[in-house]
Amino acid sequence: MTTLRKVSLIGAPTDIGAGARGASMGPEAMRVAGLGATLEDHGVDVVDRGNLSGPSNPWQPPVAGYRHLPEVVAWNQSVHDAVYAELQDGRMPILLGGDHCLGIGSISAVARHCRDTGKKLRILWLDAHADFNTSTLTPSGNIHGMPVACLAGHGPQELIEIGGKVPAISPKWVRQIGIRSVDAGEKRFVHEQELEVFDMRYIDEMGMRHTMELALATLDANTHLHVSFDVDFLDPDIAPGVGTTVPGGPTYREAQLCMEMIADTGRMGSLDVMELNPALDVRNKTAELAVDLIESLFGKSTLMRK
Ligand code: B3U
Ligand code: MN
Ligand code: MN
Repeated sequence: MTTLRKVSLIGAPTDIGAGARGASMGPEAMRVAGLGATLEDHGVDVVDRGNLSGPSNPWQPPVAGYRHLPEVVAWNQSVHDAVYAELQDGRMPILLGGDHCLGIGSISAVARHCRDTGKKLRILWLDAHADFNTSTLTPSGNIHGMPVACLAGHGPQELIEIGGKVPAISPKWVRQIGIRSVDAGEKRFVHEQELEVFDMRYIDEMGMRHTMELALATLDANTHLHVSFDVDFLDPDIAPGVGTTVPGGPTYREAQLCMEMIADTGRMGSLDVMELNPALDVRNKTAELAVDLIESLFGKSTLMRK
């Protein structure tokens, strides 16, 4: 049902931008949970490109509002290059994180590809967090709390210019879903930049179906849909294996519907699966759930549909 049925898995085994160690083991946990074979069962041509490499985590305090900035830049540069190469090759990149700072490399590559091909870009950001901090707003210095701001041009020069154009994206192209933890200064900045956020309050009141109808409205045949799936989007009761759990996230059914409605558009052209932390998981169940949801993104559905 998706446009591209040729997929490349790219592992980015690092927790360089996170506040807890362990997301570096995410790519292997997704493989152990059977991601590749599961997609193949759905008729997808899957190539696993293996893991990227980059600097190890020096586990240092922030410098001028950023933790590990040079290492974050190095990892994002290699993610950018790998994601861009797959898109040029006509394949759908699935980035296996790794923490969410790597969304900068991934989405800057997708934006560059859209500029090359004249496509419109729409980004669905599924997350408990807005990830819209800057060096002056951040409570932690962790760059996994900053990727959306960096992509919109608010961040350190060496990071925001990775895709060649600054800003890489307009906030207007982003729809955030599942948000329930936003820092005070970050909240002001989200409003100022007019980011379109469907928070948990909205989902509670209006339901996931209506939320997704709005988030996916105005897609057309020329739209490239990028899905950036932070696994902490999910309720921690079903997805404990993440570094920053926030209670009150989407249930299993709500998450399935979200993924199914994305699949129905047929427009998904790239995907990030981020922040999975096997060190905090229970018998790999969060990875297995992520695989199950990705299956829905690729059109596993009820008996009602073909
Ligand atoms: N907003 C907080 C916490 C956070 C953001 N993203 C994650 N955690 N995963 C921060 O540190 O920026
Ligand atoms: Mn995130
Ligand atoms: Mn998050």
